[in-house]
Amino acid sequence: MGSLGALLVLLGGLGALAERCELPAVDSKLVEMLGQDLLPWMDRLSPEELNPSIYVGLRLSSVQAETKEALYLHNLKLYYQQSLLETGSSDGDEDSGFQVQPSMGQLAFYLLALRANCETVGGRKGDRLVSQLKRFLEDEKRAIGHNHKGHPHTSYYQYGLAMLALCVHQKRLHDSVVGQLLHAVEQDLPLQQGHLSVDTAAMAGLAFSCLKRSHLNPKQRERIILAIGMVRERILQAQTPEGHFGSIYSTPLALQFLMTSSVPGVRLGAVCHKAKAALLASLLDGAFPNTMVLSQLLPALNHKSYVDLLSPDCLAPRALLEPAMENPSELQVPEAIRVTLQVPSLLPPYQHSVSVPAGSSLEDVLKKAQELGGFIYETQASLSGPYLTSVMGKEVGEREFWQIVQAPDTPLLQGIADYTPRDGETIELRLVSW
Ligand code: B12
Repeated sequence: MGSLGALLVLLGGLGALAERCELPAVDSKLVEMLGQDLLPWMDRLSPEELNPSIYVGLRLSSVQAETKEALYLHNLKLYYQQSLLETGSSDGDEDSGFQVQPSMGQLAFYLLALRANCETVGGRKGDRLVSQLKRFLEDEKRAIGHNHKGHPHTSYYQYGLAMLALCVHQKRLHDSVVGQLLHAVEQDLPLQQGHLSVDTAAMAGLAFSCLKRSHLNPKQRERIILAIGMVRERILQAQTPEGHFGSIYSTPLALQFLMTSSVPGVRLGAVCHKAKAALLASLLDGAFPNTMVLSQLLPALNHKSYVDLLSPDCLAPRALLEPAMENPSELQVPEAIRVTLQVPSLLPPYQHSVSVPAGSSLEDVLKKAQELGGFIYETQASLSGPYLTSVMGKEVGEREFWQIVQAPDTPLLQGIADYTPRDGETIELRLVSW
């Protein structure tokens, strides 16, 4: 080959590199620290606290928790299999030992967890699981309707997640089920209160990437490829000047999706470098992701995505996590701060200033307000932590939620358990539709 030819090959190679979303290796100490944050959660084995996403996140990461992982998966199996048996036998029977049956998305994460352990679903139990998830999706398809005017009972995020989970197990879905998500993307899907939900788009993109690789719906192939491009375009447009896709907390899933595709003409390399730099800067700044987000970040830092569960590598070497050393904390009485809590939309409106120790979470503030009287709230356990479901006795209706807003008008990027208010801050709880 002449020198010009060699130059062209080299330039071609560099071009191809620039098109992939590749993150430069992340400091292994940082990954270890992030992994250590997950360890205490692996000791929480009660049904409300089990989270299959933690298991998936670790298995796709570069770190491992050795025997804890096997025990955790064992408990996931006990819980999810049992809950399925009860769904099958009692169908809403009062006797059910389960207060809340796993949602479509939770079952889907459980299927991902099985695949992360290189298991394929089969046999009676496995078939039941797959049928249940397919039934959920059929129900959602019907809820959206032929004319696409309706909404899924859960969300398009869970719709995409369920499709992805069945896809990594090579379980085929009817074209019409896939078509419903394709249509949503083609029509500029799931806007949440006027914003693109980057997580939702990324989850749909991951499901489509899996379908593209697995050839499960050949008749939809062209549409799937086009939809992947649309999702990519929208996620790239959502990149902030600092580099996040949407916010810090949606960047992990967005990166997972972007890593599944490479396209000529799109400089994914530079875009992803910038996102990684923004993520690292935020992490060093103390913006600690919660367990759920962390479990989506660890695979991305290891250059893996949920789509890799199509053919997982269960023998890949992973560094053993040691429990973090406890920092001997000096016994100091923290100073008190005041946080104002307001619920202006109810009659009579509530506004009260509460004193809590500095470093308290918003949940501590709510508890204190409730203790003081005149304020009541309720939460529901979820994979992301306690979800605020009722304020002053007002429960949310369909497609409503209690939004947490930093006054005057900044919706928080964290939930009540993770957010730490500052002295003098006002937090508004606002009932909104989504
Ligand atoms: C869909 C969704 C919503 C929907 C949920 C309603 C529904 N029927 O689905 C709506 C729009 C209402 C919503 C609200 C909020 N959300 Co939201 N949501 C999501 C999303 C896209 C998917 C959740 C999901 O289905 N998970 C899969 C299923 C299987 O898990 P699950 O635990 O069973 O799901 C339930 C919980 O996740 C819960 N939920 C949804 N959001 C949040 C947020 C928090 C903090 C908690 C504790 C629970 C929770 O609703 C789900 C359905 O019941 C995630 C994205 C993600 N990467 O996780 C963001 C996400 C979890 N939400 C987020 C946030 C910040 C919020 C709000 C706190 C925003 C606000 N300022 O008010 C509120 C919650 C306030 C409250 N009342 O406690 C962040 C959390 C970031 C973090 N640091 O933890 C995420 C990661 C989005 C992001 N990238 O920033 N959300």
